[in-house]
Amino acid sequence: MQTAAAQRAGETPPRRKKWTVAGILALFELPFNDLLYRAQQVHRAHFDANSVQRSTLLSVKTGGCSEDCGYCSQAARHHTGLERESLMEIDEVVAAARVARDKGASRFCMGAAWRGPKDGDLERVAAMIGAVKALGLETCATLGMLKEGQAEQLKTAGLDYYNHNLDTAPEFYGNIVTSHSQADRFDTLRKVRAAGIRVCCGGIVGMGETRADRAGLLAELANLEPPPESVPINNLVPVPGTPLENAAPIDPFEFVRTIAAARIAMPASLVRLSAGRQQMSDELQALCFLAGANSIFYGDKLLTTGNPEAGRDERLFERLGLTAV
Ligand code: SAM
Ligand code: DTB
Ligand code: SF4
Repeated sequence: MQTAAAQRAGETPPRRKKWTVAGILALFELPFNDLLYRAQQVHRAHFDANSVQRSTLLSVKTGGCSEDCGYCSQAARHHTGLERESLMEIDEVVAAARVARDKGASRFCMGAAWRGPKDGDLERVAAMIGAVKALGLETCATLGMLKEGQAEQLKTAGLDYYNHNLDTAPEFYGNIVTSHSQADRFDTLRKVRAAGIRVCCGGIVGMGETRADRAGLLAELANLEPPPESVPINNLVPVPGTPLENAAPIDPFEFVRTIAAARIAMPASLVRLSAGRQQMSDELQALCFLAGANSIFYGDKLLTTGNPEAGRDERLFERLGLTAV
């Protein structure tokens, strides 16, 4: 934020210090307790440490995607047995959003398995966004890469957040996706920002990347100007039929370290403990909250895979004294 004096003087604000990969790697290499202590200090300086935001996801268009993202159940070329579904009707989406709101979600995120939306489809999605917003929910959409003018259309419809992940470090990206480049993803992020929509952008760990790659992903995210308001950290859900079905799971403590490093590098962002929660114990999730995670996906399904049911999350929040915001 530019100071009033600087604004009057017509100065450009000082640029934030850039994070280096080495700087983030050094965080990962701290003793676990030191890393968590630092993350807690940063967390408490920026947020109420006991509040967790909850978003509910809905896949509004499922499967049959032209892209080849190696982790994804929805790529047409991966034989995952997933049933394709065309773009949902507005009424059905609104009904699901109402249920999510009544269960306590504050944001509703609509996902579509597209390389990017066609203009005709975008019109229906825009109507969905308006209708979901009218329920009093924050709106988020994840629709793939956007063309000129599409982000503005979404903004006009009432979209608060656009999710588009960098997924992994630039050096590792080509091992996971070949049908588009990470540069294409940066381009969509720029369009989203320029349209005045808040950015939700993160990645996945557990895809066979190195610790340096995890640090590289976080450095790219933290150096976005400004950093994403919301940073989903997904733990790979290995889906049978995808190239990553047999990826070796990462050490749970390494996952916690990733959350802590994200918290330190992006102090003012919501860090979202995202995919992979269903496979995590309550104790591991508690460590993630201690490391600075302060948002989750809430509801028994992510897009196509499972998520803890709301009751389990309610009990966990109660046991940990967490409040939903
Ligand atoms: N097609 C759009 C896109 O690619 O941006 C939106 C949907 S895509 C499924 C949203 C994000 O979900 C991906 O960028 C990825 O980070 C995450 N994701 C997808 N499949 C996953 C899996 N099996 N495990 C963990 N995260 C996953
Ligand atoms: C994000 O980073 N994670 C969410 C949301 N953004 C769209 C999606 C996770 C998907 C997990 C696999 C699935 O359910 O298909
Ligand atoms: Fe899956 Fe999105 Fe990649 Fe399509 S573009 S394969 S939906 S992650």
